[in-house]
Amino acid sequence: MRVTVIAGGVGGARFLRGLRSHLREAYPNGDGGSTAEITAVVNTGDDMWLTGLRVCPDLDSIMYTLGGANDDERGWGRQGESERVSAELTAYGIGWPWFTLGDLDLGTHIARSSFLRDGLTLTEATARLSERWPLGVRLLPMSDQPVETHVEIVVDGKRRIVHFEEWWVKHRAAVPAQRFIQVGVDAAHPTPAVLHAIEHADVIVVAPSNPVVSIGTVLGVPGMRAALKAAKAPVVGVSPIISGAAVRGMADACLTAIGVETTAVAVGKHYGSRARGGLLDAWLIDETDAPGAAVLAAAGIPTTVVPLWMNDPATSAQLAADALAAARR
Ligand code: GDP
Ligand code: FO1
Ligand code: CA
Repeated sequence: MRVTVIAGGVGGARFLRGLRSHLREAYPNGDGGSTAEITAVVNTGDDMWLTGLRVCPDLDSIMYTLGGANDDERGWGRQGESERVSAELTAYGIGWPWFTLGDLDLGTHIARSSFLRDGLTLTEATARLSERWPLGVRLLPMSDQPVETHVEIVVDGKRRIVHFEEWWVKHRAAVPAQRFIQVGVDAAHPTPAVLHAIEHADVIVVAPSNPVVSIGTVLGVPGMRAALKAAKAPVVGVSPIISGAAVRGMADACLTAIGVETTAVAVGKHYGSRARGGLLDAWLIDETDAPGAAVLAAAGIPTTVVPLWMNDPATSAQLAADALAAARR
């Protein structure tokens, strides 16, 4: 059983953790693992060079979460983190003082940057980093070419373009995004490993991730949509919006920026019906959004109504099971 998941950071990581544990139950390999294969195609639009190091927030959110080393409360970074080095970096005036690189986190960025300087691709560097953790999921950057999400904002009456993380962390997405710009996207393409994972999947899941700056960035890589359309596997999506709100984070600010309502129905329609040229064969919405199922069905998107909150490993595993079941309908 091969499952390929299109994912961003925190939402994607929680879903992948649930999927991993569900597949260990459903397809046990006898010693606690699974005969099923999970591949994550991960957004790299948040990535940046910072203090001379390559930082990959969504790949790291997933790696730390699946490796059991993430800070679940804070929602990003490592548990037991310290910040001795970042204080030094700030003293030297490098980096972003509002974007903290923890000591343990810096270990990851130093190792990744070292692999890249040795000539490894981001895909190869990610595989090397992953070897250290018992992930049970293959992490693939969506592309080996950089595709950075930048945001056009207006601050003090002046139009500026800033890196996504500046908008997201420094401005807390409180300044309206005029538009998102994917710097480098024209020269990018899905990696061969990503194309293989899409082509050979038995099920493709669009994780409950930010539809704009996580899923949207992955879909925007030239050739990605075509590969998903051509895939033999059903494509099932899980709404990241419950009762008209982003469960956490500021996905609503991103949806508003592209003129999409923050509802499970609007996001489903935004992804579109695969039968009508869009992405989805199936869509999962929460029980509180049940009335939307009829609207989505009429739009050519078969919809399943199940609890969508991933509050703990059990509910995350159940959501993953529901997603795979919906794909088989
Ligand atoms: P980021 O890159 O760290 O922002 O993480 P993602 O893009 O992967 O996911 C962020 C989205 O995950 C948010 O917009 C939330 O709506 C969604 N999300 C987080 N937790 C849950 C959950 O328990 N259930 C559902 N359905 N969505 C969630
Ligand atoms: N998020 C914050 O709110 N504050 C930070 O200082 C911060 C630092 C940081 C460093 C490395 C990294 O990989 C992620 C970091 N994040 C921080 C989280 C980041 O904004 C999110 O993981 C995603 O990029 C949001 O989509
Ligand atoms: Ca992200």
